[in-house]
Amino acid sequence: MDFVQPEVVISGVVALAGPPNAGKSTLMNKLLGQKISIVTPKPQTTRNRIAGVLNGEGYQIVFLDTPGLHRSSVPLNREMIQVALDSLVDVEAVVFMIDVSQSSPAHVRKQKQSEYKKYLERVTSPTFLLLNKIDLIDRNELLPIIEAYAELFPFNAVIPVSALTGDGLDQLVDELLKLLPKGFPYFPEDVPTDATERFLAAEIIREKVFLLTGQEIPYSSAVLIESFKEDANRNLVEIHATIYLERKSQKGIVLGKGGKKIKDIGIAARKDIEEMVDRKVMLHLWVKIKKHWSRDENFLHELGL
Ligand SMILES: Nc1nc2c(ncn2[C@@H]2O[C@H](COP(=O)(O)OP(=O)(O)O)[C@@H](O)[C@H]2O)c(=O)[nH]1
Ligand SMILES: [Mg+2]
Repeated sequence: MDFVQPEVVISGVVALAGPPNAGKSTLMNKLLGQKISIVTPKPQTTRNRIAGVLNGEGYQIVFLDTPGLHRSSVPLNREMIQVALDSLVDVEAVVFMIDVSQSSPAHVRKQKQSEYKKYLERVTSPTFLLLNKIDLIDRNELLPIIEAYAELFPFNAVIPVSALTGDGLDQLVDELLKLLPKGFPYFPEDVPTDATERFLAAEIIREKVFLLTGQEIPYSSAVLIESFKEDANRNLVEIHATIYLERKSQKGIVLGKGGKKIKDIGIAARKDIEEMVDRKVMLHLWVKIKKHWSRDENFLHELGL
């Protein structure tokens, strides 16, 4: 077999960090032009660290999407925060992202100061402040917000963006390319993520549970893929997955009247998984109760946390 030496390019790993709901996963998907990370309007959607690989002319940037930084004493959330904090070291740059529509200057000065500072002071690499969701505010509201954050931490650059519309993302990439080193790419050009299709399938199912159920269900649910089998003869992928819930009373909500809800979850998930694997998918879903799974260390490890 021929070994083709990869070309030297500008390459580096960049962590996307910030509070829940800032738009980190939306940003990663927009930059990559494909859906790697699940996105919902609910905080604490992202639970693991997921790499997304952006290849461009002469560069490769590996973005790490991370769970939101917040305060919590719940074991699941603590594991998630640890994942995020671990992602802040050993990277070439950190992009600290916040939702500008939730950041009045007074708010930034008073409440967020000590909390964010604590996280940012652990960072040893250049750090950008990304003011996201500028599509939601007036341009003239930006400057006072930028000033308030500048007092908080000596950011290397402040970049206003909209992860939703893509506004400002070219500037983000340009600024990153200025400081990333030259080296060999981390991933082959056709590999968009370090996550397996099996992991991403579980994430897609979890996203549909988040989107299609209300109240406490999203935070009480976890998804494990029991089997993920390629059937070459029938050109399809057959997946067996279990949705774990914490309480008996939740099962009825996820199943729905006459099984309607779980059916909708299954249909929506199957469509997205088919798009990902580019093949037909047979998806079998089960719902099980596992009391206090979010406090069960072994189970959290099974979820990759
Ligand atoms: N209007 C607007 N909404 C956004 C933008 N970026 C993200 N969102 C929304 O904010 C919510 C949280 O986004 P998500 O990417 O899951 O945030 P994360 O928790 O930081 O990963 C979702 O409903 C997104 O659609 C943006 O630039 N503009
Ligand atoms: Mg996220």
